[in-house]
Amino acid sequence: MLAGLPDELTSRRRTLVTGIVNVTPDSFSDGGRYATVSAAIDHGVRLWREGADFIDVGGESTRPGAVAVPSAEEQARVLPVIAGLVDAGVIVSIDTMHADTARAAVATGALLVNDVSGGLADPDMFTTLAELNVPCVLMHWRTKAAGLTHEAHYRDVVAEVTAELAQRIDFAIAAGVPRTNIVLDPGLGFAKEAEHNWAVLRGLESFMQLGYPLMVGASRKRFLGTLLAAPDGAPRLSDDRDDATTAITALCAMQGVCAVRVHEVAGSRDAVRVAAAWRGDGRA
Ligand code: PMM
Repeated sequence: MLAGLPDELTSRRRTLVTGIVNVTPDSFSDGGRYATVSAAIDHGVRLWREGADFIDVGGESTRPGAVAVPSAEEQARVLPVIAGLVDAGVIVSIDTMHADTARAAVATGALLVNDVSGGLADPDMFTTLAELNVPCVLMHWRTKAAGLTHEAHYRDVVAEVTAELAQRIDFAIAAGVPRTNIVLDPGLGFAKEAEHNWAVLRGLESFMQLGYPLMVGASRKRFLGTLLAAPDGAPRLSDDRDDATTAITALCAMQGVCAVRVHEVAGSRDAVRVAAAWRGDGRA
């Protein structure tokens, strides 16, 4: 599983914890907080020391209404951060929809590519991933950031997301991406309303039956704010959604999810160990 990663990572018989570093002025939960190179590196190193298995660095917000970032600007944001983290001994993945950013990030030392568009946003992504031969996360995605929920129409969200992921796999493999490099992600919150997100979480088994490791990114997402709304209906603020995120991590880990992507690492770090002990051996 996850060929191409250091043995120390692949040999862990538990769910991996991915710490998020968004080098963006406008991400929904941490936008602007780590917008300078040194703040982003410090934050990534802190998450790493807290027990993240790798750090996912992104330079383009996917929040509804976010402005698309040209790949040159994206690279100016992320490459110095990746370089600093790699220098500090951190395992890094790059969160990008741009093939040229994926290539530059891997040249700078990133070991994984996380494409929230599952290769849909950039026609060169799959051939680039084939050439780079690194593990890649293909997330379920239907549309550009401005309309994240615009295409949230499903008759059976689990069946449709499973079928659409299967199609992305076929295109990736046809372009030469090795099967052993592929990780899937059902894309919580991307073209999905709260009810779809819960259905997706109830249906994780269906995505896993496609035969690839699964990543889940629930961290601080809006559907948690809605779930935990105050009596007056005000959604719980994103910084106060970490305990709920940890709960989701524990439940994902119990189901054998390969990796969770989180803003706050410590809770999820403990949760995956609890789940591994509970299961007896961690992930099968
Ligand atoms: N969510 C966001 C960004 N990147 N990548 C993957 N693989 N899965 C996700 O669910 C995902 C992602 C949006 O959240 P953020 O703005 O907090 O990073």
